[in-house]
Amino acid sequence: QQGELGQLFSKETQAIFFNWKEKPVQRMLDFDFLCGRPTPSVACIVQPGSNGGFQKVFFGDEEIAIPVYGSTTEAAKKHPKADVFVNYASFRSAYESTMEALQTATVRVVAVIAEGVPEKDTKRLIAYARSNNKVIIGPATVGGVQAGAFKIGDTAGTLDNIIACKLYRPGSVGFVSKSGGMSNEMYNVLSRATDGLYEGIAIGGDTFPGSTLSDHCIRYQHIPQIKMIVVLGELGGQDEYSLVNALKEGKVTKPVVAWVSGTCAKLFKSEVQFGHAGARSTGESDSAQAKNAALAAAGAIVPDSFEGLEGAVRATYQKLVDEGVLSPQADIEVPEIPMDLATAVKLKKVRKPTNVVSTICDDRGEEPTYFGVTMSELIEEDYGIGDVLALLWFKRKLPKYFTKFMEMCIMLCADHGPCVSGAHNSIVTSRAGKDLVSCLVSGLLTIGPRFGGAIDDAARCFKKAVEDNLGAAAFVEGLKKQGKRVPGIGHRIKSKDNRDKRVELLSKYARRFFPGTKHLDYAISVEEYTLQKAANLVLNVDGCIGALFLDLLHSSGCFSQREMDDIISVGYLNGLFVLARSIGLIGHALDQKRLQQPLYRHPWEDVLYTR
Ligand code: Q5B
Repeated sequence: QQGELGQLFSKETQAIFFNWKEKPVQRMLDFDFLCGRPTPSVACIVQPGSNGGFQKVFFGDEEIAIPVYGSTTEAAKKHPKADVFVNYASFRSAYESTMEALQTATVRVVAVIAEGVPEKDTKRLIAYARSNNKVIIGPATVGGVQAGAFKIGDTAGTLDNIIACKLYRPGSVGFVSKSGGMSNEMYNVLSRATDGLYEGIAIGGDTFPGSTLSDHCIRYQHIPQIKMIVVLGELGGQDEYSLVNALKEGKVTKPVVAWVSGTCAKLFKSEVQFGHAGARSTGESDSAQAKNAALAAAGAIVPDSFEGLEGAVRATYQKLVDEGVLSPQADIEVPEIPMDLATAVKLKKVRKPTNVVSTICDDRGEEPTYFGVTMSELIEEDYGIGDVLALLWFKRKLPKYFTKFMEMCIMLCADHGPCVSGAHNSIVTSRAGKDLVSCLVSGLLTIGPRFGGAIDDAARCFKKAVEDNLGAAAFVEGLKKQGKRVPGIGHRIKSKDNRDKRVELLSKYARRFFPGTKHLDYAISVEEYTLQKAANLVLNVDGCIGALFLDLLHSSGCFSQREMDDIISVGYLNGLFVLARSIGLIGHALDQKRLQQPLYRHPWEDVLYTR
């Protein structure tokens, strides 16, 4: 039956590729381009469970989109001319997907790449294929190739190998083997010893291949372009004997050069299992020696050893040329396929300026590093969040009192109740049914010059005032003249008689552990002045952190003047409040969801409606 099918592929053949794998698809398309195919050999991809879309690949130097379908039925309906099914399913799902493909009217040939498909499943597939005049290549195969026309998946390996083996144009040899790896080797041999390959199939190394060595040899007999056949069998199984019979019965009359590998098995005292599931000799008749002898007796040209195979192929080819049976195929010029950028960079063939520069975390090695410190070190050496901030934000290790201070800021600013601007927004957003990130972001967006985001401005103002040696009164009045409020001063509920505990705790810690507190002292002198104006014009938590951070930068000796100026002008310090308050905002958002609170609507009586 296989013989009746004759040609499996042509330059127009298109495949349905099952189970998206970028590399084999790209290799098929690169082969197409080398062969000068007008259309890509992959018509579409089936990705079970997908809702459609496409995958981007290159066809020569052009980027194209190959459609993706969720089922074979849909793919076949949209691409009725695609009659080859390249099945990259795992051994677990290969049976189901192969059977579905075989049952698809438009599919003629199915290549099953998976290794380890249960034999009982393969037998059912074979039975179905034979009674429905379809061809299975595999399982456990790399596939096959028709030179200059169509290639399955990874067959023939790299582009360099394909070019070296001249697979971009048809030769005169039909080749069939069990092993995919050995077929690569043989394509090389054929390119040296003959005018090259016409078609090559690796039937796969399982005990029950979907199509056999003789199936393909009989097919090759019917393909006029094929003038000689090369067969590479292996020990185990009886497949080679069907070729012996085909030769004896005159079903194959073209010259056949054959070798069955595994002759070394006899050197072992016990039974040997070679790489393939089927490569195991269990008796005399399935030994490599017996099969080689039977093939030779049936008329195949069988060398004495594998080393003699190339010579036998060359001699057979030359005889056909001398007899005028074979006119060597002329060579053609191969188009050059542009190298992928990633490959070119790796080979140092091109240089490309980077688009991004980053100093935060290097994730290219075995484990990510924060400013050179590995994640393992962070855990093993008991680093805290403050140490991580030191590494990621300030690009250095900082003393314990410094990192502890940052941790205190995060702990003390994590939340300040449900009534503050940020928490209110997160609560309202959560009650509107939005997701956690939206709730968090809606709260974070309220952080600014009036709420929580005054730390950087406070630090800028106190820094300038201290540098300029400005008295508190001149400082406050100067800002007033410009129509500005003093950042870091004032609070909605805290006052002279209701001090902010956070400010007290941070100040106490700083006085105990910081080498100097001149900016805090200055901020307090400003507070003394503003408190004369109103009781709520206290040094607030933003102002306190701003002043104390200036003290840390100056007194720790860890930063140059330039670095300190940069930190203050770039504005690092609001980041501490943002980081801290995220903890509270997430808490509020989750709280509302846990309590199943309904949509919030502000009461009318709380709004002054006016014109
Ligand atoms: N006046 C914070 O104002 C607030 C003045 C001032 C000179 C000032 C105000 C302010 C600077 C920004 C700042 C951080 C808007 C605050 C935080 C985190 C939080 C929040 C929480 C948490 C409060 C009354 C009179 C007016 C004003 C004058 C006010 N502030 N003068 N410099 N700084 N501060 N923000 O109470 O003559 O009557 O016109 O902008 O540092 O956000 O817990 O809630 O953890 O979540 O609304 O702690 O101080 O005062 O606007 O009614 O003004 O005082 O010019 O004078 P109030 P207003 P006059 S900490």
